[in-house]
Amino acid sequence: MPHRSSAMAAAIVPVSPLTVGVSTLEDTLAVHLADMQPDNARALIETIGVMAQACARISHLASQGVLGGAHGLAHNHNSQGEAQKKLDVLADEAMSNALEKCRHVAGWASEEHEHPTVSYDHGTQGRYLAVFDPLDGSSNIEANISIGTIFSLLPHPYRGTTPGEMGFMQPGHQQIAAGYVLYGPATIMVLTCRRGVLMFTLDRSAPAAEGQARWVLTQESVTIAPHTREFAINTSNQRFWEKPVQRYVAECMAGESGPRMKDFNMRWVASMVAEVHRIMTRGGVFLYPRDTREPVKPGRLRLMYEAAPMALLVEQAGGKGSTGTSDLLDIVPDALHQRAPVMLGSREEINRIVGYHEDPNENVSMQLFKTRSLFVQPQA
Ligand code: FBP
Repeated sequence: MPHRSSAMAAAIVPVSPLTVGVSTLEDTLAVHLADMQPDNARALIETIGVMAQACARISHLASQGVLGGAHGLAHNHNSQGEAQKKLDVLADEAMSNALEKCRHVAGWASEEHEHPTVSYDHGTQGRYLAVFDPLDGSSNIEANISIGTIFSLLPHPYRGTTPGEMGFMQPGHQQIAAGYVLYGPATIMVLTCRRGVLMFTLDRSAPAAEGQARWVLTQESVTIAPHTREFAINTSNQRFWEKPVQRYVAECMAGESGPRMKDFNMRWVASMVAEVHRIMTRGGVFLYPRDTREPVKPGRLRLMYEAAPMALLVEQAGGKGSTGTSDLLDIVPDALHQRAPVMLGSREEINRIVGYHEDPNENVSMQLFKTRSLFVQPQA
């Protein structure tokens, strides 16, 4: 073997055995997880495959719209008192039925059910616990605006016995994998197995039999830009925000003539999956902070099947996930449907917002009453 000079060694860029636009989900994960113990890799690939097929089914249901009976209310409420939409229920059934058949899953928990479900056949030996929001952004269904599914895989902590609700109470940094599927003009799955972030697109050109949908790799090593000029927050809740968030948004709105000396753009789709996907695509921040509307509630979004999986994806893409005062992935849940303040996205921007939380009183009064600020002081 000829001796290779250090220059030659440095110049040889390892060629990915994957082909963007060609490699399927299964082929991609086989390469992506090659460093894993084969049994573990096979189990993870099969389990992600099962959820991907369920999401392909949900994509089909969503794309049928009113023709598929997927619009309107289901005339039930979930355990959090929210009116369920028909598509919430259909999506929940698609995910639950798929997981029931997966030999690696001991149990699963859904936004739509108060308590977790233990797998009838695999409750003791399954190695994973799945947690999911079957249909995110459900207020947008009838308006035909992008919606999604969010999922997370945790280790089954007590294999040999059934998990119980306590088995699910694990902080986000223990997730083995997390992902979301965006049902938009294209159906896209964004996935991490803690080795960076991959993007797949559902190939609609090849009509597939149930359970044979084809997901194609469309981006490897997804990375979020550290800086941004785009923020997403529901400004109609502004009067209820805490000072650090008031300050951050006021400074963005002040634009070039304000302390940030640059103009910002604002977006709000009211579908977290769509917001996070935009951030994965071009950077930005998504904020659903704590607010004073319901002081007992630490936020609107749920920790285990919204905030934690999205925080893992964002962090694996080089971004950051915070509550403002702590890392989202460090929170140890004590309830399945507990809520959390959510701040996700471009790392430097989230660090700035966290900085404002560490020093909430600094400068706030000044900023709010500067010209072009949101709160022009009423003339006497
Ligand atoms: P669902 O999972 O129940 O749809 O709720 C979550 C969500 O729709 C997020 O996707 C979105 O970011 C947020 O609520 C929108 O909240 P708001 O209606 O206050 O704008």
